[in-house]
Amino acid sequence: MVQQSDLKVYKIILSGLDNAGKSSYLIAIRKKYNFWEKVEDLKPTIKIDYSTCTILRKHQLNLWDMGGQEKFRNIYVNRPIYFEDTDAILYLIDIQDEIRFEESIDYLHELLDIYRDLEYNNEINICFHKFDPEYKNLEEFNERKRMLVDLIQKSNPKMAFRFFDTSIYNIYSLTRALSSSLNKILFLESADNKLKEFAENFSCDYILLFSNKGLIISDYYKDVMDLKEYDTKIIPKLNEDLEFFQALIDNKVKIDEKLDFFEGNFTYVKTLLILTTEGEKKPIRLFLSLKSTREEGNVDLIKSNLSTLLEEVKEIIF
Ligand SMILES: Nc1nc2c(ncn2[C@@H]2O[C@H](COP(=O)(O)OP(=O)(O)O)[C@@H](O)[C@H]2O)c(=O)[nH]1
Ligand SMILES: [Mg+2]
Repeated sequence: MVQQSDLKVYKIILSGLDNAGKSSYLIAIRKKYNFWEKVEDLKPTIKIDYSTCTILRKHQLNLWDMGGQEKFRNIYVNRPIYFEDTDAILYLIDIQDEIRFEESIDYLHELLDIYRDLEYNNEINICFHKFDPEYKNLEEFNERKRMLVDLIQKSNPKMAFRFFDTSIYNIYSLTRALSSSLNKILFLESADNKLKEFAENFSCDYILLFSNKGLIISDYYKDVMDLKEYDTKIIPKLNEDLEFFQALIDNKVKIDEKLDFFEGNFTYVKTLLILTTEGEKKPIRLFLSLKSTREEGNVDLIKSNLSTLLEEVKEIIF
């Protein structure tokens, strides 16, 4: 058993203007991934909301909502202590609210000044939020995004950013953005190489490994995949898988694998169990999702090689 004291705690900051969608992001994540809500009284006048979740039994994620309401903004910005020891940052910009882009960029820059002083050197994750599925193909929205990316990069040449399109109507987009930071701070990147190797050996279009909470531990997508296919076929499928995993977590479904054939392909989702120590009673549960081609014997080959993959990933994670 991992003792309580072995838990490593990570501080993840969720920020952006008021109405950017931070609380909604948190609610969606909380419901799906068993984050628990907490409120801390930092000063009588200001309460900071944070949600916490334990992942893979040894990492505790604390997700802080640093609101962008004018009156609180000054409180945070003048007390950099709130931002100390940050492990990851998600900054939400409401892509639908063009009128407030300038204000949002100003607030981002106030935060970046603080982080520069604190010598923060991880990537900064910018979420173009409320990028709902119906806007994905609108040139106007993509143009707004290009303009913002350009502006942010040019104004902050020494900082590293990652950009995501997120929407509460696409739960996968939320987990994707959050997991991307996790992957980095939990040093899970080398698991990606194992998945890549596996995908190449068994002709997988994509393969993802989710934690017991539905956060992405590692993922691989064939690089020739076109973005349209990714948006229209893969994302809806992964959202469906996340629903399925949630049903498994809630014990609404008893099966532990699902195989679907279509045309020359198949998709496969499976629950994987990891025992971290000999004789441990409660294994850690992971979820796998992949798509591959129906070449002769491929389904059986994949199934029979999963345990090797799992062993390799286990070495990396634990
Ligand atoms: N269309 C759309 N609306 C959203 C999305 N996320 C949040 N909202 C809405 O935006 C408003 C502000 O959200 P809220 O989470 O309260 O923002 P906060 O002030 O940053 O915490 C609410 O009406 C939400 O329903 C999204 O992804 N798409
Ligand atoms: Mg809020």
